[in-house]
Amino acid sequence: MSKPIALITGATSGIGEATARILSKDYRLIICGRRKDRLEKLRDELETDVQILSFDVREKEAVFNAIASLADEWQIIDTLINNAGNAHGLDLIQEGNTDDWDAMLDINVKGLLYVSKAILPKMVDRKKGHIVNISSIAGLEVYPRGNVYCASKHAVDALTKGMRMDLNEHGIKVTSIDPGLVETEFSEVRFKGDSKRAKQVYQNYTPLTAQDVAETIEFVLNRPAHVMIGDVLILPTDQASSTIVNKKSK
Ligand code: NDP
Ligand code: 8X3
Repeated sequence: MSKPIALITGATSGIGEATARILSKDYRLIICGRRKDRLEKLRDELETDVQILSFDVREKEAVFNAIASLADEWQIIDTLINNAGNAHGLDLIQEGNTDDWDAMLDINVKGLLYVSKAILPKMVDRKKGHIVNISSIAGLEVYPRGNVYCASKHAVDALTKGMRMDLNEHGIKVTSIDPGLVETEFSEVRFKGDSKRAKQVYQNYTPLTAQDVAETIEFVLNRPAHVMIGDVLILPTDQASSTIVNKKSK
């Protein structure tokens, strides 16, 4: 029997890339992101069948066209990992940059919706599927200067719960993964390429790695058919909340 198919958004770095590597053992993969060169390199490294879809999740038509461009057999997607997303800026609300606000809401919320909308009908027809939304501790708590990023991840939390309700009668699993601090390109993006500032976020304690989160996703996907993990908060041992991190540990 051929391997099931997982589609991963944001597979060009961080959590998405690590998830693609882990799932490549058991899945055929559709890997997505804007940076096509990285997708091609990853495809060449993975020992499974891989399709590449390069699109910006903000562009509704591009999302639907990309999914529709898949050959029929690749349209039967068993698992959707809604991972693409980032924070843009860490400003006080009164000083916030409206382009940053648009990016976070358009990518983290509307992008997740567009990709889900493109894939869900076939899951509903088959009465089978698993959606894993990568939210954040920022979807459960608000921290100073987190304002719009936290709002976007609170929206992801609400959408996860709403999806679970609406898809209940169709047997589709919906899981939220809520990581704390994970060392990826996340802070590089948040601080617009200021590598020094980005590095400081992960200094003097031990943050999570993308691999830690990917292993959690793998665990969630490997539960028996009758078990749905609803929500997983995964933190570094050094982190107690969004604002409490033991920076004396290293
Ligand atoms: P990275 O910056 O390493 O990865 C982000 C991924 O999202 C990239 O593959 C990027 O691909 C993709 N992406 C960003 N914008 C778009 C877009 N407009 N269209 C398509 N793809 C896009 O960060 P992480 O791996 O850390 O982040 C992954 C998810 O985890 C995000 O949703 C983030 O909010 C969440 N998260 C991260 C935490 C952390 O501390 N790192 C903690 C909690 C949650 P490309 O640029 O090639 O398009
Ligand atoms: C990413 C973690 O604490 O920077 O979602 O918001 S945090």
